[in-house]
Amino acid sequence: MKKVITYGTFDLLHHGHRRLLERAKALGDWLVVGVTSDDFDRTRGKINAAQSLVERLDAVRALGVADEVVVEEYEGQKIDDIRRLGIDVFAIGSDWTGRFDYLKEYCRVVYLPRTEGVSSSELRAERRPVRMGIYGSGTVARKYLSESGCVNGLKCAGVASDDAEFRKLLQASDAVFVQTHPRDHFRHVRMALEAGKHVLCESPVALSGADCKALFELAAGRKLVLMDAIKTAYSTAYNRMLLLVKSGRIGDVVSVDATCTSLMQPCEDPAGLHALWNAREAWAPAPVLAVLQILGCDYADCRRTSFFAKGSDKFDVFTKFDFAFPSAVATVKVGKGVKSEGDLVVSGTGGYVYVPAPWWKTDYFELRYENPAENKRLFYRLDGEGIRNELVVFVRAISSGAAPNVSRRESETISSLCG
Ligand code: C2G
Repeated sequence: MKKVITYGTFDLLHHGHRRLLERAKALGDWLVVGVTSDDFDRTRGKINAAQSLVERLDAVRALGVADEVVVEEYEGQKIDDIRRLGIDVFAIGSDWTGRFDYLKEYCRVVYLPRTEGVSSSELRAERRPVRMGIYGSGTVARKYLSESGCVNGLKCAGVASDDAEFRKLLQASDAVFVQTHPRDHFRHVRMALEAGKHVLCESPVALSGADCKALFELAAGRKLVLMDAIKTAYSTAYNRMLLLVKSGRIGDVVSVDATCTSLMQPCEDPAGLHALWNAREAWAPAPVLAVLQILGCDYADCRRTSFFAKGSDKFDVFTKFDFAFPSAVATVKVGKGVKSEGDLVVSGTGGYVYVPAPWWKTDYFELRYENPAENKRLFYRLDGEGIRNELVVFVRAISSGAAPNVSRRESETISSLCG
């Protein structure tokens, strides 16, 4: 049996792809199609697929031409696949002529003429981009502004810095990113939803679980997307760490300990403090999310100890959360005006995960064991601190109902703990 292999992103599958696959199949008896994963595409600088890997895999399978479908995840995988699957012919479109001659050492290489007049890029360009307004003017808002330029299907509609500008901006937007002070989130998110706009809101979405719940209900009732913005939830390293922990690589989890802190400008003026995000608002969402995503939302108890700025009973400079779960514990320490080691440790019955500071925007972590020879250091790619991927998911949630990485229950729990 003669086996043929081909690779591609196959975004918004079109007849150019179909023709390529049919001609590739005709070169032998068995066709293997490699579909590039989102991560691998990102390493090739192609971060802009409109569809997720699962959607692209489904589309290739549904076409019925491929006999076998594999995911292409790493550099050099083509050689591995060709050897492992006993491939006789490697076929690819003529836009790649010469680029895969190095595979001739392993099998026959065929470049098939590309179909003129159709491409994924053109199809993506035909889709009207989501126009996203930004309400906020801090560093975070600026990062979202620059990252929005890297996401296909997203266009920045403008930036507002007060309510009057926000009202105007809402009219010119399909969606908004809200990055105002947390005490104003509830009001601003509600304004946007009532105006029929999708919302991405910097976490915490509200300062009580009940307010957060009300906003999600409003969004659901109007069939709008409301997404909690926690960039860590969209970083590859963090997600791989979750998968490894869930697959039992460190045994049963008994403790999660996460710390996030930063110093602030010396500021004694209560009016000045009023404008700042306190420790819980500025830092707690990411570490609390890690606890909830590893141990679940059903904790038996959560005790909170806070120390406040002089003359304030609202501005915590340091808060420690002590969670008790049925068979595990967790601590979250956050500081604004206090500095500590910002790492994450997940302890298990077989070993532990160590994510060095700053763990909330990391591209690297370690699996550590009693026998150091078994330790593993794992490295991943991090684009735009996770913000870029978060915006990609926001656009997909709007266009095809994709689920965000932070669930509604997790958002409500975070809001109830951060207020
Ligand atoms: N193609 C084609 N005609 C078009 C468009 C695409 O024949 N009008 C071919 C491409 O040449 C490629 C395949 O369809 O062989 C998949 O195209 P893409 O999804 O754009 O994937 P690409 O980025 O070319 O990925 O490492 C090589 C890659 O995996 C190929």
